[in-house]
Amino acid sequence: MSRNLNETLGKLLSFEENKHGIQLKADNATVEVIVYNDAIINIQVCKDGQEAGHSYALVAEAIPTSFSVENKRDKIILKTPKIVLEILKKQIRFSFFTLDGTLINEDDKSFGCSWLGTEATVYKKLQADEKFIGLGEKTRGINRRGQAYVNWNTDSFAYRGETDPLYVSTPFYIGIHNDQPYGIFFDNPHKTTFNFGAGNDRFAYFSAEDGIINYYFIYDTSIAKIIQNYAQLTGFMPMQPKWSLGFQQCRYSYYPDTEVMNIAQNFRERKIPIDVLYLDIHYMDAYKVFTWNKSRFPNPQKMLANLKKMGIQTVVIMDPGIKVEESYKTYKSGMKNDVFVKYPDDSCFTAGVWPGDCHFPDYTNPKVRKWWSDQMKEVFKVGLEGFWNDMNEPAVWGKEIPALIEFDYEGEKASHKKAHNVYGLQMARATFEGTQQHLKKKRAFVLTRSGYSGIQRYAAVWTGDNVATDDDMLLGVRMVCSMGLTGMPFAGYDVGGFVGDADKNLYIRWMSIASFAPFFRSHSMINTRSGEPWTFGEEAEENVRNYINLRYRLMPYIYSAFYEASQTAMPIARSLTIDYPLDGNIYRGEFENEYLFGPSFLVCAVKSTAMFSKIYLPKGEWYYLYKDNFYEGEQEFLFETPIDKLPIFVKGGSIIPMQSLTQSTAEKPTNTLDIHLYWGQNDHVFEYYEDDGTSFEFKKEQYCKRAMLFNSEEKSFTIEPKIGKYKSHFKKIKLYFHGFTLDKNVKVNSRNKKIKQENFEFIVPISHFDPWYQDPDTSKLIEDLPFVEFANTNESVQVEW
Ligand code: MIG
Repeated sequence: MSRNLNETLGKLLSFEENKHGIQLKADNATVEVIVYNDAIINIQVCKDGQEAGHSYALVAEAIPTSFSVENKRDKIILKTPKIVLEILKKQIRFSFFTLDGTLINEDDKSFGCSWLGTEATVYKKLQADEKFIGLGEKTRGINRRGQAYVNWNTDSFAYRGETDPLYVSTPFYIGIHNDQPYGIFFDNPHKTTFNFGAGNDRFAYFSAEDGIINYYFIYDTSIAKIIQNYAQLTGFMPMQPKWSLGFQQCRYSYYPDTEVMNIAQNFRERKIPIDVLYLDIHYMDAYKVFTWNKSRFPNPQKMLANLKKMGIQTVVIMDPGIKVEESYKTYKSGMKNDVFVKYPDDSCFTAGVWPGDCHFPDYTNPKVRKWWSDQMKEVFKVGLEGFWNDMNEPAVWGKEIPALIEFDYEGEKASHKKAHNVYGLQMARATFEGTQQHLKKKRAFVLTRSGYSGIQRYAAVWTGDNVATDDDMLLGVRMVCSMGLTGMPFAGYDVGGFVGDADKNLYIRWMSIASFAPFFRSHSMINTRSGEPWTFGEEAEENVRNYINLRYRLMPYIYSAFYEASQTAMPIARSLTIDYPLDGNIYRGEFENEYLFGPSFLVCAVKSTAMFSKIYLPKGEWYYLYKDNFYEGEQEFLFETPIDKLPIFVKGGSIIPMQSLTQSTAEKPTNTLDIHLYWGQNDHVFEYYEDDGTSFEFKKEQYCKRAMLFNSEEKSFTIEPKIGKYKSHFKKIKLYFHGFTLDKNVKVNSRNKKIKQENFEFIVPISHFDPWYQDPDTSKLIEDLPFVEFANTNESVQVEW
C-alpha cells in the first residue's frame, strides 16, 4: 500500500559530520549534504538500495570549504561563508537562509522530499512574492510562475507558444524570493517535471520518474553569479571559432554544388556579409552519415576550398541513425565494433528515420564515442570544420523509443528511461571530441538540437522547428534568453521561421532582431519560401544588409562578449532579469521580449506589424541608437517602430568597440578600432578581448586583453596596459563621444588633441523611402578624436575632457 501513497523522508535517526558536509540517516533513506563551495550545497537523497551513479552534467568536484555545524535540540544548522542551511530533525526538512537570517527557500512543511512509488519529488513552499526564471529551452512567458514543464527531449516539429516539452532538457531554474535570487539544479536525467505553482497554490516542486533526489542549491549575491556557479558545476562554453559568430545561411536543402556556389556568389556580389553555408540532409547518399551524394557533390573537397577562398565555411548535418545496409561502410564497422543500442535480448534496436531502417550508436559508451570520432576522419579530409547534430533526442519518426532499450551509461547500464535525455548531449560530445581529435589546432563548431545540462561544453544549440509568425519570432527571443540563464550562451533560432512562409516585413524584422542573437542563422524547410535576403525584394535586401553590416562592425564587441561568456557564463543575449531582477515591469508580457545584447544594447524585439510600440527602459540612462536621443530609465514610452528601425537603445556609460565593415570574419578590417563612448552618470568597465579567432594559442597567453574604463566623475576614459602576448590587429583608435558636452580640447596622455565633428550612422539610411534622416536635428554630433597609438604598447591610454 505504501507504494501508492506519498511517503516522506521521515525523522532523523542519526547524523555524522564529514569533510564535505553531513550525512543524515532517516527511516528509509540516507542523505548526503555536501558543501560544494561557498555558494553551493548539494542534497543527495538515496533510498535503501539506490546509488548516486554517474552524472553527465557535472564537471566539478566539491571544493573543500570551511563550514560549521551546530547541533540544536530540534535542528541542525550548517553554515557556509554564504548560506545557512537548517535541517529539522522531527521530520527532515531543509530551509536555506542568508547569513543575516533572511529566508531564501524552504521545503513544504509536510512533504519536503517525497516518493510515490519510484517517483521522487521535492516540494518547496511557494512564497507569495516568488518568481521563477530559466529552465532553458522552454516556451511561454519569462516568469514561469503558475506554469509546469516536463523535461523529455522531443522532436517538436512546428511547436508553438505553449508546446512542451521541446528538444533540450536542462533541469535548472532560478527563483527570486525576499529579493534574494537562488538556483536549483536537479541533476536527474529521467523524465522530470517542474511545477511552479501550476494547479496549486501551496508549493513549487520538481520530480523525477525514477532515480535519486540529487539537487544543488545555489545562493549568491546576483543572478549573474548564480549562472556562473551553475556553469562551475556543468561547464563553460569553450571559445568558439570566430567564424561561427558571423551570419549563417541554411536551407533544407541547398544542392547541387553549383547551387551552393551560386548562393555564395550572390552574397558576395550583393555585399551581404556571410560566414557560413549549410548542407542539410540532401548532400548525403541516401541520407547515410559520412557519405556524399556523388552526382550532387562530385568534388566536395574542391567546393569547400572554393568557398573558403571566399571566406565561407561549410557546415554539414549529421543524424545519429545509421542505415541498416550490408554494403554501407559505417554500418559494417558499427556492427563489427558492436556500437549500437540493443534490446535486453541482445538484438539491435531498429527504427525508421531518413535513410529507412536504422540502428543507433550508443554514445553513452566511451568506446562508441571514440568509434564515432574515428568515423569522422573522412569528413575532415574534405575540409569540414563545422557539424550540425540533428534528430538526437533521439527522434524516430515522431514516436517513442521503447523504455526497455539498454545503454552502456559509462558501464553502469541504464534503460532508455534514464539515457534518453542525455543521448543528444553524448552525441554532441562525441562529435566535439571528433573535431578535437582531427582538427587539432583549430577550433571547430558544433551545433546541436538536443541536449542536457552541460551541453554548452560541446555545442551551440538552436531552438528547432519554429513557425514563421510574429509570435513565434518573439518566443524564440525569450527562449534564447532563458537558455542564457541556464548556462547556454551560444543559442539561436531559425531566422525567418522553419515552418511556413514569412512575409517581407516579418523576414526583415526577424533578421534585424537576430543580428543581436548569439547564434545567427537563417533557415527554412523544404517546400517553403527560401530565406536568402534578396528573395524578399530590394527593400528587404537593403534592410537586412544594414543589420548584418552592423553585426560585422560590432565584431570586436561581440567577440569580447563571447570571451566573457566562456569565462563567467554571462550570456551574450541577457535576460533583463539578470541586471534588473527586482523591477516588476520587466516581467510584464508587453516588455518581456526586451533584452540586453552584451552589456550595452537594449534590444526591444517587437512585432513586424507594430508601427508603434510601447517600450520600457529600465533603470539607467539610454540613447536611441539611430539618433542618440537621450532617455531616463524606469519609464515606459511609446516609440515609432517602422520596419527599418528595430528599437535599440544604448546604455549610458557604455564603451563599444567596433571595426570597419568586412564581408566575413576571415577578412581583415582596417587597422582602426572605433570606440563609442556614451555618457552616463555611472562608471563602466569593458573588458576588451582579441585573439587569432581560430586556434588554441590563446591558452598560451596569445591574446590581447585590455580593460577600458569610463569614469564619469573624473571625466576620463582609460585603456589599461595590454595583458597577454597577442599582437592586436588594431593600430589606432578613434573615439566617438555620444551625449557628452565637450567644448574644447581633449587631453590624451596629457597632450592636447583637437576634436573633430563627424556623423556616425549605425545604420545606413535607406534613402529612397525613409524620410527619417531628412530631419535636420537627427544624428547627434559625434566628436572625433585623432588617432592614438593603441595596441602592442604596454602603455595605458588616458583620455580626459
Ligand atoms: O525530419 O534535416 O530541425 O532544421 O532542416 C526533419 C532536415 C529533420 C529537422 C531539423 C531541421 C532540418 C530537418 N530536420
